[in-house]
Amino acid sequence: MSIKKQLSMPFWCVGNPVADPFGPPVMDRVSSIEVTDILCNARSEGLIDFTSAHDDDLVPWNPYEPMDDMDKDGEVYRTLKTIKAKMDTAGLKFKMISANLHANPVFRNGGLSNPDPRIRLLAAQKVMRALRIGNFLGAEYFTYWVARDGFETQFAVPWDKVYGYIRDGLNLARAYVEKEKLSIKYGTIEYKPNEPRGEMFLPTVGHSIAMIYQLDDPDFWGVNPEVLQHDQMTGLSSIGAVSFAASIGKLFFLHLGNQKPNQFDNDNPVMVGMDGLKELISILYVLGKMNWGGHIEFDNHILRTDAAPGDENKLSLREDFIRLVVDGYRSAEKKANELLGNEELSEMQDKLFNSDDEAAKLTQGNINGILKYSVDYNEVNQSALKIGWMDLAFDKAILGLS
Ligand code: XLS
Ligand code: MG
Repeated sequence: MSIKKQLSMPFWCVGNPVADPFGPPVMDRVSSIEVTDILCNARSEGLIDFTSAHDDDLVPWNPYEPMDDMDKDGEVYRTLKTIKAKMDTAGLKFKMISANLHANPVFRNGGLSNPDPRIRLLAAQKVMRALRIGNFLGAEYFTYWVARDGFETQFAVPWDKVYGYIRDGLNLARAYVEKEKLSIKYGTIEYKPNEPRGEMFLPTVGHSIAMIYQLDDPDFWGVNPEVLQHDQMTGLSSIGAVSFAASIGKLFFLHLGNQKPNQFDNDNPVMVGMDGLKELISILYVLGKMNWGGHIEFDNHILRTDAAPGDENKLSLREDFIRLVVDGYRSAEKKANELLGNEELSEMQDKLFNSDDEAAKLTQGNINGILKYSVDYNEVNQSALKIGWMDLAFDKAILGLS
């Protein structure tokens, strides 16, 4: 039992010039070609195998030219071709494409869920263009992040229709992949409780998976929780979300960063920040135990404190950021593997996860067996658990304490 993952670093994490709502970008901006070069270098250093992007991370969007990506003489096609050629040479693979429905002001009241059908049409055209771009680069996944599909004021939402709009948008994406025989094999929903909207229409793993089973092709869809950020922003636990999705085969991949619970979306580098060490290691431990076959993609950015303007910094600091994040991930993964191989800890768990064979058989729909089974209530009730000791043993193993 062990976990060892190939890693994906997306364009938007590297390109991020780290602005926040209170201040402009700290870093000089980089073009999508420069980001490609940084990612290809990271590939040749053996840090990553994959990358991903929103359409807008790669090429600009002109709403009056919704098919510009197909014009072989156009600037958009030329840029995509350059990016692909560089990635092919470096052996960097393209994992996921997402349609950016959050940045352009026209989507300020939502993309797929916008009450204005003309804006929903623009969103649909943009999603199809993003899918074609993803196909050009060989993407395996299409991700729908809920983005601006949300609200701040409860009377401004057509509640009887809004989830239908999202369903229509997702079904269209699925149908378009099939019709055009695109490279995309699966779609994912990336839920988030809030930010950029006050409230999002798909705030949790549960909302997303329920939505998936309302879609035309539920097998095509899964989730990509962003851990530790998107659950822990509102005090939920990432390990619960991840394990639930994995247990029903819907955990297609993870977005990874770090988060102090109940704060704004921190998007801290992996293992960097006030909290999160135990949470991340326990998630990797559990996924290792479950023999999870999905992949891991980072979603975080350089700390604003560690960013700096300047032409030389714009490349070197971004390269260093990738090294930091991969280092954080690999050390967490190493620790998870140490825990997986620790027999003392496994024995403590085995005692707790007591599975009496006879009793277990009875739970499999054996109504008469269950009715007749005699449990020694006093014995069960008077057995004290040792969860405190077990947890301390895990903490000591994680932190190297004795
Ligand atoms: C924002 C999301 C976003 C998605 C991709 O919080 O994490 O970056 O991962 O659209
Ligand atoms: Mg994300």
